Amino acid sequence: MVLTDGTVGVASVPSGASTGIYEAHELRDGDEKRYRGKGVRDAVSHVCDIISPALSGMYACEQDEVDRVLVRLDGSEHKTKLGANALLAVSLATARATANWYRMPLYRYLGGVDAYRMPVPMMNVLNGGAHASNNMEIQEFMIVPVGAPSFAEAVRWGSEVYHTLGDLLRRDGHSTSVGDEGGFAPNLGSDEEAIEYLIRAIEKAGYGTDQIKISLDVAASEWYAASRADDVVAVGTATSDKENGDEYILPKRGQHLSRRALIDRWESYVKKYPILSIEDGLDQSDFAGWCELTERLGDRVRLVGDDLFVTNTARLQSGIEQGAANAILIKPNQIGTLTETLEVIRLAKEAGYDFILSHRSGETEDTTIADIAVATGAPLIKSGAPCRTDRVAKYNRLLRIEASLAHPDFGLL
Ligand code: 2PG
Ligand code: MG
Repeated sequence: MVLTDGTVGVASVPSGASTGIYEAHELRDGDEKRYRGKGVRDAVSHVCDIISPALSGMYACEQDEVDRVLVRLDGSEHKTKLGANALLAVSLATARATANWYRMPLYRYLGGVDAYRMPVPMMNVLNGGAHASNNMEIQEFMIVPVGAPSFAEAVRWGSEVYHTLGDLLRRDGHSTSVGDEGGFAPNLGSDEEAIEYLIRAIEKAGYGTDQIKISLDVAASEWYAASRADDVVAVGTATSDKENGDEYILPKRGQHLSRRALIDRWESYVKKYPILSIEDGLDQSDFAGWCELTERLGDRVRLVGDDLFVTNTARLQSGIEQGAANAILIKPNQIGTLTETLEVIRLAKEAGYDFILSHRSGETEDTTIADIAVATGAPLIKSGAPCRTDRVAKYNRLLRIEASLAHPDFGLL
């Protein structure tokens, strides 16, 4: 994005391996001869030939108007025409250019004088599911340094635990190669063994499990998808397609579990381990199951809707009304514009749902989610392990933001 005085804003957009079926559409060319079908010439041509002429002459500081034009230009429900990847890149570049024009850091431009709270990092130190070719069914095993006195100390604690975990795995003869998000990706006896490794690493690094908690992203939509072709269920339906069969298949070990058995499993984990949150513990369409899960565990842990809500206000509104989940993952590329991302955060705040800014498994060097987290006072951010530059770039950005704040706040409320 280039403004009339030459000020420039640059942004890039990530991509997920375990995408939800209700996400805004990521447009790929599908030409198998280029990038195995993953090229983005069409999306780029939409930016150059359709979006650019439409935005030319507008005020970049009118972010909501720019985003409205983007949404209107696309015109489809899931941004299938121009592609959410095309729209979001332009939307974020607009904000960056404007912040540059004001000579302000992005978090300050977006958050104003109210932006001083640093998010607690959720570091995905052991990868499984669709993010690794090991035998772990749960997608993400995260450590969350809730007891650290600052973001910088949280990063140090997390890094020490991560490398201690590497030592423990190596010592036991396990692989220490890493998965998509920089966490180790060993083959272990069970998912519970992974949690036990995390606890041992936390303690061996010299911390307590009251200081560093564990969060899981089950990504159970992948398990449900393994059991049948997905049926898209309309937003707001109280019952789901699970009424006709609530079977989940854990794809790697082939275990079959009912919805009830899954909820029982999460309850037993919460009783046994220092769990802070469970993300996508059930399928993206299973609103009824989510309500039951929330009823059973909602007062003890954060139940985070990722594929369930896909950063979409209508889906979150429906979840709030039904009592499904008590927290939401925020991924700008699930919805496609900055304004819509900020809208869903506003709704989460109003409803008392915690919100977690999140990267994707396929990331770039772009650090916008770090700035959005501080701008909105997000309590938590997910950016993978303290490993791989695409992950560390977000943590580094947050270190710089914290260092530049006169009185940064840190810690879960
Ligand atoms: C998730 C994300 C990020 P993906 O499920 O929360 O960790 O993974 O980008 O593959 O959807
Ligand atoms: Mg997830």
